[in-house]
Formats: sequence, C-alpha cells, structure tokens
Amino acid sequence: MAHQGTIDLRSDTVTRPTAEMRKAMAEAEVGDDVFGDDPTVNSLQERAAELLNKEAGLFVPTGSMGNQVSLGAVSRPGDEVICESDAHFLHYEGGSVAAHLGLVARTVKGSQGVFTSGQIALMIRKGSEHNPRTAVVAIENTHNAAGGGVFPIEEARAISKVCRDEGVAMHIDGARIFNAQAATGTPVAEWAACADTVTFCFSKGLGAPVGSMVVGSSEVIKEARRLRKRLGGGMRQVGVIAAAARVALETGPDRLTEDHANARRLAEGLAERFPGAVDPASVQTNMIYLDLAPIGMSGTELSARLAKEGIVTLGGPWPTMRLVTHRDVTAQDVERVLQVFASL
Ligand code: TLP
Repeated sequence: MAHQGTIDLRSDTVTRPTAEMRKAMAEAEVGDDVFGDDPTVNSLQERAAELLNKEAGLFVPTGSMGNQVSLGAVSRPGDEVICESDAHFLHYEGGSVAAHLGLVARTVKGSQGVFTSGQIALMIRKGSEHNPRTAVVAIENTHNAAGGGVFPIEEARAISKVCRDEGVAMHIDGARIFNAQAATGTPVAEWAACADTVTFCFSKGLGAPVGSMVVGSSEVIKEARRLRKRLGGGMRQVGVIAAAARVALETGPDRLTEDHANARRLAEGLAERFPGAVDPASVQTNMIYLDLAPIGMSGTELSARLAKEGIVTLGGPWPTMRLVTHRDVTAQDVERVLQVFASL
C-alpha cells in the first residue's frame, strides 16, 4: 500500500489530485450529463475534440471503456479487430472485446509494439463469407507492454492509408498519447488524423484522478455514446470529475517531459548499478522495464526490499519489473531510488 511520503513507481495512474484540481472540482458547474446538460463535461469534450482535431468527444470513466465504445462503434459482433499481440485491451481489460463486443481479436506481432502497414495489408480480409469481416485495426501509442514506446507517425499514416483503401476503421488506444507528443514534438492531432477513433486518459500522466476521452466524427461519437450507456457508463453530474480532467488537460501535457527526463535518469543510474538490466536509450517516455536477471532477485523479493525503504513497486513472478514516473515522482525521488538500489 502506498501512502503519503512513499515513492510510488507502480503506475502513472497513482497521482492524487492537485489543489488546483480540487478547487476546480468544488467549483464546477454541473448538470445531468446523460441529458447532455453538464456544461463542464460539454466544454471538456469540445476542448478535447478541438485539440485532436475531431468533430466530437465523449467523456468516459476509464480507458478500458473508451477502448470498448470506440471499437464497438465501428464494428458488429462477429467482426475482427486486428491489434498488436501485446495490446492492452487484449490482455488487461478482462476480455471485454470478446465478452461485450463479440469481436474476434487477431494479433500481429510488432517490434517494440510497432507493426507495419505491410503486415496489415496482408491481414485485412477480402470479404469472403467464410471469414470474419475485418472491421478495425488498433494501434497503441504509447505502447504500455513495450515499455512506453512511441508509435512512429510515418508508420501510423501508412497503416491509416491501408485501412482507408480497404474500408477498415482505425483506432488508437492513446491512453498515453500526450506522452508520445511530449517525446516527439508531433502534435496529438497528427496521430488522430490517422484514426477514426482515439481514446486518451486524463488519469495517467496528465494527472487527473479519474476519466478518459474518446474523440471521432459526430456520427461515431453518437454510436459510442449509445454503447457507453449500454455498458453502464452514463454518468450524471459528472462535471465534478470533468473539472479535474480539464485542469489535467491544460496543465498536464507540457509537464510530461519532466517524467521522461526522470525515467531516463533512473534508467541510466540503474544501468550503471546493474549492467544489462535496462538500456537507457530504449526509454522513450515515462516507463522502464527492468530485466531482473542481472539484479539476481525475483520481482517479489525486489519489491519487498524496496517497500522497506518506502518505494512501492509491482513485484511478482515475472522476469521484468515495470517502473513508471509521473507527477508525484520528483528528480530527488529518483536519486533516492537510485541510492536504495545501490545499497541492495
Ligand atoms: N493501464 C494501467 C493498468 O492496466 C495496469 C497501467 O497502470 O498502465 N490502454 C492502455 C495503454 C493502458 O495502459 C491502460 C491502463 C488502459 C488502456 C486502460 O485504462 P483504465 O485503467 O482507465 O481502464
């Protein structure tokens, strides 16, 4: 359990709302958002759509629901979604694409989470009645299981072209798309231009306590809104949450470069202490996947040792351990973590 005073490296989801967010929440103008009456939500949706240069936005409770309503809005049960073999929604969202959408997930092996337009061109079904219909291709940017790697914009554009030529939709699980923007300088709208739907999260590096957004055409968002209701995600006076998300959207993106610098520094220090445990050059954003073999400890043991020093990590019977930097991890905290690792 993390508490005040500890350094929590489990995820960028762990940040607590800032004073500015709490003030905005307390003062938020609200209405019933299922009736479309919440001015704070409406304004957040419009702002998100503007930033990503799409017609409309839809506020959803979680990134998982964002992925579901996005994929569902462009498919029918029995259709196929093509995704990377380590896609978040495939492994960590409770089988939702199968259970709730009735989709067949067909995977493509990427390199560091990145697959190519050539691979996709070979996979898209050509309309035989024997096959599921390929409805949508999904990319993840940044890619969680691939260590926060950015999906290169050129490749996203090439995939988008293949999809459009074949009449297949494209979705971006952009839970951390603002990290991709911070790492490359490529505006989020450039990635969004490739896709029919984009999900991004306020509750990760941007630092809000709750909430995600889906953006797309008005037509797609109308359908996504119907699916949100079906899944039980129609919320009422939710402006109290959207207000914090708004602060996160306005203040979060520029700050992410700090998290990236902290992750890089952490990786450099760890690589010095334990050669081979991590290649600092591979750290593009705010995540590190530490190879535990050079450290000579299981994840469970390492996690327990770190916890004694007030450093919270996700340790388990896995060969790697993910460390994530975020707003509540300072450069000083990173030095403290490195001291603890040095003493192991
Ligand atoms: N990822 C979380 C947990 O699942 C582990 C994390 O700590 O990284 N897409 C991507 C790429 C994600 O990383 C996540 C969450 C989601 C979607 C789902 O978001 P939520 O948790 O809001 O449903």
